[in-house]
Amino acid sequence: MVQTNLKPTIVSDSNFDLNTYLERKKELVEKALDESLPIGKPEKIYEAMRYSLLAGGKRLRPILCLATAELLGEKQNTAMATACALEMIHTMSLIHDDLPAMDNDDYRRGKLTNHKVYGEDIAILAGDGLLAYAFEYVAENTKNIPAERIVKVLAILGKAVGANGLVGGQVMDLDCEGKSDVTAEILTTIHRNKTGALLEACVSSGAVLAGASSEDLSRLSIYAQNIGLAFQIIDDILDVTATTEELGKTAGKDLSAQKATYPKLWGIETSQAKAEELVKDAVAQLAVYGEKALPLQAIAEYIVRRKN
Ligand code: GRG
Repeated sequence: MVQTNLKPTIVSDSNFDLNTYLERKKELVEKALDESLPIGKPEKIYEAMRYSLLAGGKRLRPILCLATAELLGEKQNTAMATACALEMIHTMSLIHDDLPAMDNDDYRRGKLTNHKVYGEDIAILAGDGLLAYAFEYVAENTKNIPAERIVKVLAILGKAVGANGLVGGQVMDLDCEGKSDVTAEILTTIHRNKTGALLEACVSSGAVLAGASSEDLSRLSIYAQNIGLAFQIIDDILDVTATTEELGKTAGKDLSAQKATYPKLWGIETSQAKAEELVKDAVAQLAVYGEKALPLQAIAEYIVRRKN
């Protein structure tokens, strides 16, 4: 059971500082993740699951879920189980993405990838274990929320993971490797699924937990879809502009794997401008919430100026 006793964050124009906000939220999420997955038996698989789950990272997905739930008046501890589950799903997707059969990477989050430490067989199973546990964890640990909202959250997670989300996006991405005729439309479809679907699930699950109206859900979904695509455009830019040390994973990988990317299609400057435009549209969706939406606004703006 996740224990977090902090009051919802109160923000105002004068005192909101994104770095402090992200640091505090990250600290809470790290603690909750650590408590969410104690070592069980067989120890080897729990160690492999914990190795990647607790390897750091920005924790953007759980923070988005918590920030959205708080925006709509929910306490962050009731959303923490879902926030942890989102990070479990994200982590499992990174473990599988790094496998030799997929992107074949040796480093992730500044550490050796899961299969480099535990072998491919255990890495596949660690990903599977995290995926299954994410759903169990939401169902068992979401307290003081009506059951129908929890069922909706489970459906949101399942949809984001499956063939219409991460899995489908990854299949299309693999299919496009080495092809020179990938259009912006195809690339956008890939990334709306591979990256955007989970980011949207973070926002919509936080909203559903808080009992969002259909108007809230639709404007927050638009916010999330826009930041999701912006996030991937910046990811593509960083792959060519940042170092391996800055990224914590091999830089220049898209080029060597002959991946279609936004900088390849549009150049770096236009890609950056398009990401900024998407963030502007995302932020416009938040206007009705006033300064309560400062965290979501600041997160959106951070996405286009992040360095890793
Ligand atoms: C979900 C069943 C299932 C299988 C996985 C491998 C796969 C199918 C999908 C790939 C998904 C993937 C790795 C998308 C890339 C998303 C992305 C931009 C990741 C980097 O996210 P950051 O920068 O990383 O937030 P940190 O380390 O900060 O969390």
